Amino acid sequence: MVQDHGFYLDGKWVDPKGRKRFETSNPATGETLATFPLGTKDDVAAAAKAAKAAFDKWKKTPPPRRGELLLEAARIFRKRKEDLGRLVTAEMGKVIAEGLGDVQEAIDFFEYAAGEGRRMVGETVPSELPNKMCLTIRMPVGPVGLITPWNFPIAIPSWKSGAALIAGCPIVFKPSSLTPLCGAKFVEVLDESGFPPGVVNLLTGNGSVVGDGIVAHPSVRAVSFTGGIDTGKNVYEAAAKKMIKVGLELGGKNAILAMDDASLDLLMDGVMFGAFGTAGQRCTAASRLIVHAKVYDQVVDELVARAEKLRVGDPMNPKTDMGPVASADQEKKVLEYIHVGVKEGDELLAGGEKLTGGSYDKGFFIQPTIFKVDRTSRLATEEIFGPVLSVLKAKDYDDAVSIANSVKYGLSSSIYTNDLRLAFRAMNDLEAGITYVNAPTIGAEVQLPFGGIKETGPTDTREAGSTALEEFTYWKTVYVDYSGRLQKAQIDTQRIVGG
Ligand code: UN1
Repeated sequence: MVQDHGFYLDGKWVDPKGRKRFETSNPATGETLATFPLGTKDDVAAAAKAAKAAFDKWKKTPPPRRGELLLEAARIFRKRKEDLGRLVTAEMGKVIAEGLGDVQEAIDFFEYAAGEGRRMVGETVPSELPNKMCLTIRMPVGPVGLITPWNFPIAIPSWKSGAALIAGCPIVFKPSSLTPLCGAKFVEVLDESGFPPGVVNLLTGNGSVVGDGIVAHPSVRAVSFTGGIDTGKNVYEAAAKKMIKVGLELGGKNAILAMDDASLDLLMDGVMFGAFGTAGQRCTAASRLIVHAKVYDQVVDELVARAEKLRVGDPMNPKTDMGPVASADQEKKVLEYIHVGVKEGDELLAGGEKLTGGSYDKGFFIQPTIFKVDRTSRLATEEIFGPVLSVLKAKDYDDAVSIANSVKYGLSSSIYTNDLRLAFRAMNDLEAGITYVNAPTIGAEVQLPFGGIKETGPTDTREAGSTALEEFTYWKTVYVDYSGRLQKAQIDTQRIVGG
């Protein structure tokens, strides 16, 4: 049954009259799941107004009390994990184990962020003057805008909203137009958890109207965006004009380095999961495999054998390894890249076709695809965001690192080796926000910072982990003088008190 949804504004679900609507559908079956309104500038203004009005009370709510609401949300997410996991799979197409994992990531992060409500660690440092205390406290920036992608339609909203809410910032949340139903169900959980009216607001619609509108609205004091690099740069510019904080995560061209002493089975398991998990549609996906020349032929043979064994099909079936890509546009883009590879002379080793016939015809299924590529080719340097792995040959460790670092992105990276010296060198040498040793490039845990360098995003903010609050808070430095007289820093320089 197709569900018609509205916005969530100021603590209520509202169905604004006269808005055009758009549909969301299942990429495996083509079935329409729900319709949503296309938000307008007025809707952005209404959401920002509600968030602004809620700010004062929310800011004054002690963070441990805010944390109780996050814990309640985590409890509800846990109770609904099965249903929400199935919804993620239905709306976005990742296999059911990963759909459930998406929800688990939200449970994990909300629990983690709730605990942060009892920490919010600042500094206390000595003063240069007697009877004076100096400390720093975290302050919420105000209402914030959260613009999220479709590939982790529950997990990524949870990182952003969990951090914003515990920090004391009301949110205006716009989910991707491919996964608004996950966004709405996510907000239903927050609604039931008891957040005060105006603290949580949901809008749906086009990025150019709703997304840009949120970023530009004067009441919105920080923006967190995960998505494509071009949009991300626009968000960065618009945020700079307003002098507000911005968190950006704009993708990757992540590499696994396979050294000549790597355990082959372990490597293969990692590459299959890293490259073809979520049909390659993770910012952290392993889209390059850089192999030491000594084991290159062996690795390539094994890769092809493994890729051909992957079961592509109904993502709800627990036996399926890879589901469809998320949309017709995604399918088109990935097939175009495959075409580019063939045209540029990259050697196609496996896959390369859209899957057709039977139930494949209803969805966007592409074979797990592997190319041997030259280090300067487009497939070696551009983010594809699909089930396409590019394999490169490296002369040795240093050559592998230089290939890995030659791209404009810097999100995740990995090395497979049993040589401790190479493992430790790679931790320093790989230009990326994340490095894995003997594990693929995907699978970040929520209690650690997540983000990248170079054009993946600015390095001064990191989602998740102990750094999660950076996006949504500023530091207040406080000096408390309890001497009872005017003391002058830098001027009263008497060394010994009472001397
Ligand atoms: C993303 O692809 O944008 O590390 C997020 C991972 C997941 C999150 C990926 N936990 O692969």
